[in-house]
Amino acid sequence: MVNVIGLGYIGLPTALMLAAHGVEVVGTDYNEELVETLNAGRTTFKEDGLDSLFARAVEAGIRFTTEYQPCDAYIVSVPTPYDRESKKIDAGYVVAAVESVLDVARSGAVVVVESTVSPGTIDRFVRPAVEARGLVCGRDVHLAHAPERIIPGNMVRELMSNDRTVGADDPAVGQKVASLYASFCQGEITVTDIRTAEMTKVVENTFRDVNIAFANELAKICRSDGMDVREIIRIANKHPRVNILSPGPGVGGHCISVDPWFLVGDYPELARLIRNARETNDSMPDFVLSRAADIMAECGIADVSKVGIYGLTYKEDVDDVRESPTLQMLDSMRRHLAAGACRVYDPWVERDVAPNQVHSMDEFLDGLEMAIVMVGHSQVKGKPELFGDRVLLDTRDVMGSGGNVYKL
Ligand code: SAJ
Repeated sequence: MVNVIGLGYIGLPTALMLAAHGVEVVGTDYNEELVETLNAGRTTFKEDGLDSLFARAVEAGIRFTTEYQPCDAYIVSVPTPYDRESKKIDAGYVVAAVESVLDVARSGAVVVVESTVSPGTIDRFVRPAVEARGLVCGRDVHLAHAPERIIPGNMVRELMSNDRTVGADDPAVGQKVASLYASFCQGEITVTDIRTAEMTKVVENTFRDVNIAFANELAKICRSDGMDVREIIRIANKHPRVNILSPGPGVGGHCISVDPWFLVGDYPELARLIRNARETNDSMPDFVLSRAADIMAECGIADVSKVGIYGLTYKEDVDDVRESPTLQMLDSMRRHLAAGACRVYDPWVERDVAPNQVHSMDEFLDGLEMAIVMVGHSQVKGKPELFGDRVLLDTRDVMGSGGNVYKL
C-alpha cells in the first residue's frame, strides 16, 4: 500500500494514477473539507481528464482520509513556499508531513518526497528529523526524492508520458521507487542521488523562468524604441538554434515563479542572472500598468472604471490563481492608484478573489471602453470580435491585429 500525503495539484493526480494502475492507495490530507469533497465523489480543481481518472481510481478502491497510514511506502506532496525576505525555501510543510509519517511508518519504509525542494533540503531538514528520533536512514527509513514535471492543463497525459527523475541514497531503493512510478509512467525514469534530483528539478523551472525573462526584457527594449518584439522573435526563431519564448504580463503559478528563488536564497552571490530574471518577470505587471496608462491617454480614456481586466489565473485554461500576474497587478494598483477601480473577470474563477470581480462576460463588457487581456483563455483567444470595438491591450498576443488591438 502507498500512502500519498498531500492531495493538491500534484498529490491528487499522482494518487489517482497509482490507484488506477493497480496500486493500493490511501490519500491523506489534513484539510478535512478537501477530504470530505473527495469522499463525496468530487475533485477539487479543474484539469483535463482528471474526473475520469478520479472515477477509475475510486472504482479501483482508493480511499481518502485525514489519517496517516501505517505502511511501507509514502509519497509526500505538500507545498514548499519560500520566505519572501530571505528567499530561502520554507521546508516546514515537508518536515511536518515527514514527522507525521514517522509516527506511523513501518520499519524500513520508503519515504519519497515529491514536493519541489532546493538542493540540500532533504539533507538539511528531513534527514535530521529522522535521526532526531533515533532512527537510522538506510535501515529504519529510506529517503528518496521524485520530483514531478507535469504541466497544469495537461497533467494527466504528462503524468504518463514524461520522463522522470528519482533520487535515493541507495540505488536499489531508487529502483524500487522507479518501479512504483513505472506502474503508470511510460517515460524513462532516471535513478540518481537525492541532491542531484533536487537540483535538477529546480534547474528545469529556472531555465524556463530565465528564458521567459529574456523575452520580457526584449519586449521592454522593443517598446522603448518602436520595434515589434513579436515579429523579431518570430524571425529570430527561424534560426536553427534559437528558441525564444513569448513575452507576457509576468510569470505566475506555484512552480516557475517560486523555484528560482530557492537558488537565489541559497546562492545569493552566484545566482545573479537567476535573480535578475526573477526581478524582470516580477516587473511585468507594472509594465502592463504603465502601458495601459499610455494607451488610455492615447485613446482619451480617462475613467478607470471603464477599463476591465480579463483573466485572473496565472495562465490560460486553468483555474489556478497562485502568484498570478493579474493578482500582482491588482496589488500594485492598490498601492499606487484607487483601490479596485477596474472590474475583473475570469470565466475559470467562480469564487471571489479580487475586488470588483464580475462573473459573466456580459457584466464585464457592460459600459466598458478598454479591456486588458491578461490571460489567453480559449474563450477569447483569436476572437477579438467578442470585445466589439473596445480598445484592447493584448498582453498575450492572442487577439490578432485589428486597429483597436494594442500589444505589450
Ligand atoms: N509564460 C510566459 N511566456 C512563455 C511561457 C510561459 O509568460 O513563453 C508564463 C505563463 O503564462 C505562466 C508562467 O509563465 O504565467 C508559467 O507557465 P508555464 O506554462 O511555463 O509553466 P507551469 O508553471 O504551468 O508548469 C511548470 C512546467 N515547467 C516547465 O515547463 C519547466 C512543468 O513542466 C512543471 O512540472 C511545473 O512547472 C512544476 O510543477 O514545477
